[in-house]
Amino acid sequence: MSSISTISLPTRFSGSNLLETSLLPNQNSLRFRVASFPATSRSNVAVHVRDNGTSFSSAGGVRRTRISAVAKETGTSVSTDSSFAHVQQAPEDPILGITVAYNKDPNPAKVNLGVGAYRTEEGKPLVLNVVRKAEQKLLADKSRNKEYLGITGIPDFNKLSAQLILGSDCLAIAEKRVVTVQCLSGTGSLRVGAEFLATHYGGEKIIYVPSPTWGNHLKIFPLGGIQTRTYRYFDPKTKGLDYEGMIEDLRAAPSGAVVLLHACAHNPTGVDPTQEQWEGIRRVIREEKHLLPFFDSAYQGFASGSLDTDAWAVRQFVNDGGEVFLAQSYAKNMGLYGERVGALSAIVKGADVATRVESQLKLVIRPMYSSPPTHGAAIVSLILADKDLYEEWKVELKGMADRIISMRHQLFDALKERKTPGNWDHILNQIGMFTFTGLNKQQVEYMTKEYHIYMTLDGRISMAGLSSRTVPQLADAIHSAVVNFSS
Ligand code: KET
Repeated sequence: MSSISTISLPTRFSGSNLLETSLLPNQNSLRFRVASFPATSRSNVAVHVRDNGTSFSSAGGVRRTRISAVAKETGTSVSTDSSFAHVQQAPEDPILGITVAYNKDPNPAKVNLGVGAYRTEEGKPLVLNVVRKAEQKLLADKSRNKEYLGITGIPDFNKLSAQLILGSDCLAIAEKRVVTVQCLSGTGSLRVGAEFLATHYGGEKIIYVPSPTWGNHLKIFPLGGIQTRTYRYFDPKTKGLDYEGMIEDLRAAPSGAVVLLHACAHNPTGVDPTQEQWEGIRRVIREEKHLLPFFDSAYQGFASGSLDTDAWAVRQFVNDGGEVFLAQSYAKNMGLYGERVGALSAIVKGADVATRVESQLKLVIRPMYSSPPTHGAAIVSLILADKDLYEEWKVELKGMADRIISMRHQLFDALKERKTPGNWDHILNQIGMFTFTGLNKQQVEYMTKEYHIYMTLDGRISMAGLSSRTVPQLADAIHSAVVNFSS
């Protein structure tokens, strides 16, 4: 008799449906739990498999016949010797998992408003014209090769990225107090920053992140060695900023802790502080608590349509002379999602410190992925360095931002037309890629089931995924969800 280590289940029992598998202590049976078992409610099922999987029995309230049906459908693929039998089925990512579910839906009317990725009016992904032009230039340049980049990437890319967000007249750049390293988009930049801080930061190794925040922050920092705590940010009552709560929580943070700030277009809420509020936040961070600001800039140009306006808050913190960490992403503003282009900057006090910090960042990167990829950063470098391409990019970027803003108006008007209960002003007031609707999990699940609209369970809608064609469908879905289920 051999012991069981894995069992394959039909599709409807896999993925998020399969909650748990575990070996029972005698190693001769495998327990699995599924979220929904046909014709039964949530059940604990022990499946006993003997030898090559021909015999089944069950415990936990599910009939033997049903287990047999499962066995038949699967062809009972049972491995008996894996060292990974204890590995549990992980849940899908709360954001990227929405696309997985969307792809499985055969309904032609389906709409994906989950992931923050820009779509055209026709609902198609967009490659910017300026990116195509830069790619053609790269292709035509026979002097280019595929050699490894240095550990910190393309030097021009780093210089131009720092100028883009800090401004070309930035004093810290002139004083050589800025070190920038090319990383794997925004996520990779945050992760490298986290690991560097975990090893080298002289202050409190805790990062305060807004509540709520982009979900991945809560995973990136602890895995990089920095524990997270939250500060109040969003007020569900006003669907705006809880400024008092935020200030109170930052004041209560241990002196010298790190604080994560969304540079603009806060994800998921679409709520940013006003300039006056930013000034209040800056004073607490700088003068009262000596916290280290770590900016996550994933949407420069997407919020207002202007690269400079969206960099305003970051520049206040750099221009006051204090130290700043900063992660930049070109996923959204240049549409380079899958190229994984981004940068981490450390703005520190003293050119000598900057040099030493750079040397240590290399020690973080080298064993992690050795050096970054070439293609995307070469595109960005060309666009940022060439005046014509740069101007063209700004026009295209503004075009994307404007289309998102026009979607806000269309959705707002459509809900008004339907006399949907509730106040929907926040659709117009929030900025950037997302609207944080206030819809709850039950309402979202209903909209997905009945209207094939896919969005994250926290009620976030990617406005960039919406088009004039799909606005009525979304408005119908929201209307029906609000009327049928109270918030
Ligand atoms: N920071 C924020 C605030 C953010 O919203 C994202 C992506 C990233 C960083 C990372 O992007 P990168 O592709 O690594 O440069 N957010 C969207 C996509 C995702 O979840 O990965 C989203 O929220 O839908």
